[in-house]
Amino acid sequence: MSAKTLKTNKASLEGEIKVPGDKSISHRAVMFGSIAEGITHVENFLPGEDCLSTISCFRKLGVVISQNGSEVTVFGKGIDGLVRPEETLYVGNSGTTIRLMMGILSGLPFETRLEGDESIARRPMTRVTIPLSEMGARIAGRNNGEFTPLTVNGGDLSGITYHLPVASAQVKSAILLAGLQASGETVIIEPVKTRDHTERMIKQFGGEVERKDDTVKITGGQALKGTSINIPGDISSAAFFLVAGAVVPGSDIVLKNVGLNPTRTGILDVLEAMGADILISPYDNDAAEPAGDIRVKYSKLNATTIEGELIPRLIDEIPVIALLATQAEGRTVIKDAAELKVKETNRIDTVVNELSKLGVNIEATDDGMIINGMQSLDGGTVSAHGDHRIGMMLSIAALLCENEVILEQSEAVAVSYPAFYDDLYQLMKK
Ligand code: SPQ
Repeated sequence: MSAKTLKTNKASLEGEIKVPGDKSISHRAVMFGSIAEGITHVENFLPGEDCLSTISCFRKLGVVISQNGSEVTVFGKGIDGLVRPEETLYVGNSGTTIRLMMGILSGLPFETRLEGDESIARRPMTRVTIPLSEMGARIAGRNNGEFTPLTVNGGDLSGITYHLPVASAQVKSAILLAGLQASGETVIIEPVKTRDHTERMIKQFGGEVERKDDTVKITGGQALKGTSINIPGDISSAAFFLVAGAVVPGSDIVLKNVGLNPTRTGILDVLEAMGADILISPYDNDAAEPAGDIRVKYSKLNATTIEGELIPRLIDEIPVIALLATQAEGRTVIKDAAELKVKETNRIDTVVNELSKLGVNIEATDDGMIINGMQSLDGGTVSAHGDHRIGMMLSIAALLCENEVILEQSEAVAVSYPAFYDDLYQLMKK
């Protein structure tokens, strides 16, 4: 494990970067390419550890996949072309890999064992295993199926109507992937709309899925066809630089080719509500996933309240939004975000504890946090706790600190943004 010393550098950020491909879409491109018939070409794939775990799992299921940096080709033979793996599928740190894979494996007539790292071993799985078992899969795991290692015995599935108890794109996607293989119709009702990359991708692969208000419907037995996918940059990765540009005095930066899917752009709404100086220039094309360039300049910010339907649209950005709020005038309240407790770490606790170590006045609540604004940050030793988003948030925090920051477990950033420090240093260079 490596500790990184982040020297305080109050210099402004300037220039232009292209953030890496979207993590959620990269996982799905490999998954759908693997269950479709024919070749799928993927451009701007994210070669981060999580997405490489997804590739490794599908190779163990017999799919031929070539990957060279951000170029990936998947040689799909249809879902029936997947074969029983000879070893456990190891998902590393990736919740998306394990939960969506379970949806696929639920319909396949063999047994598979799934396992991940120590963070995955703490993350809840019954949210996925309950609906998949209702559809006909047999899934076992530690603590009555709540935790890994998990064993999935797939087979004949039947469509269900399922009200999601939590707003989760991973649960919705796992049920849709099982629904594709089930008899009849599968209907999912979301409490709040979550990211819709799976629905968009089913259509890109020639399938049909219907959405009306809070309900998503899919009919089983559809065959998908390989296609070409060009993945936009990840707005969750761009978020670190959007915040850096907004809070470091004198900054003026441009982020190219950022995904602008409305189910993911909550952070842009928050920046606008706080009075940040941002200019969004969407590309004028009919891509399955919208994208554009974003320019952000330093400006004075005001506190805001972040709650309700906005939460799933920015759930992964909350750590860095908490940092943003330390520089706004007034008190920012984040609520309805209890889901943060079951991410790579308990992100309410890790954000509050680590920012407190830097001298921030921040308070944890049951479902979020309260951050007092206009704060000066000190410095000290902090840890990413193995959580990529905590590591990157703390690295941006160091830009505002009076003293040196030592970041333990900084290697965690490679889960979603292997070139994070290269991009950061490029913007810091004058
Ligand atoms: O894949 P993983 O580990 O769950 O990744 C995270 C992240 O911060 O990168 C969450 F910890 O993103 C999830 C996100 O929070 C990715 C995701 C997806 O691709 O469908 C959906 C969200 O999770 P959920 O549980 O709300 O569905």
